[in-house]
Amino acid sequence: MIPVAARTLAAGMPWMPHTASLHGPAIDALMHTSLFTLFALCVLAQVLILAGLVLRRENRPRFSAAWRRGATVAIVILFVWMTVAAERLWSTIRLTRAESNAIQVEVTGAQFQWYFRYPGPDGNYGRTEPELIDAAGGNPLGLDPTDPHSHDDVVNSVLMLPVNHQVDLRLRALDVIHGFYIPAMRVMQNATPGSASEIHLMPTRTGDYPIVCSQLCGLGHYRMHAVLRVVSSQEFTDWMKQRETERETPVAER
Ligand SMILES: [Cu+2]
Repeated sequence: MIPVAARTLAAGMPWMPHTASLHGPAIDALMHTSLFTLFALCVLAQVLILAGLVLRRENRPRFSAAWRRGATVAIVILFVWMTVAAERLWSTIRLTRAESNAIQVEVTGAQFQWYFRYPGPDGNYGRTEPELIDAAGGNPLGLDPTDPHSHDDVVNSVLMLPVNHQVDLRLRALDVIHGFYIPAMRVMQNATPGSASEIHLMPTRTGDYPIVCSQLCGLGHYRMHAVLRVVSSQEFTDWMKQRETERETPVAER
């Protein structure tokens, strides 16, 4: 009953953008169920406090010991249910493995920019070396040109993804902790230097969606934006082919 009411009300809620990922509606339903339940309990508590303040002693509502015990047990059950429901949802979203044909993208956070790397037709990311990092020279991730796997890697500042296709993202950071946050996809995950975190998602609607950094990562944090562009499968294939061609053509001939 409560989830149905929460979902109905949530449809017109202005505080979050419309969800555009497969797991988004489940997160929204849980969040709204929890919010509305706690809001109702908060209102009830305020009414009882107010009644205690304004009513004469003999007119105040009286609750037997059994009633008070029952209310405490009900609240404990409610909180346990909320915790279990949240953990179950988190584990179904985060602990299941990505499909084997999921599109691989490496997301790198650096002060104050997001970079997205696709492994190319060989399916392997090329080696990167910190001393080769040269953002002004067109090598922001430090790709090692002597590694054959790096020759077909595509690095982009816009995250291009095909609609209705699972995507496996590998997050890392070059300098400090950044927060990879796509509100419309209901995705938020820290990118931490020295370790890689994996998340997967499936966009369900085409369009442009903002990507922001949710960790205060330095003076330029406010301008650490990027765009997620969800396109049709055909558009994605065409774009990838075009980037691969650009990669193979010497700069002078483009
Ligand atoms: Cu950041």
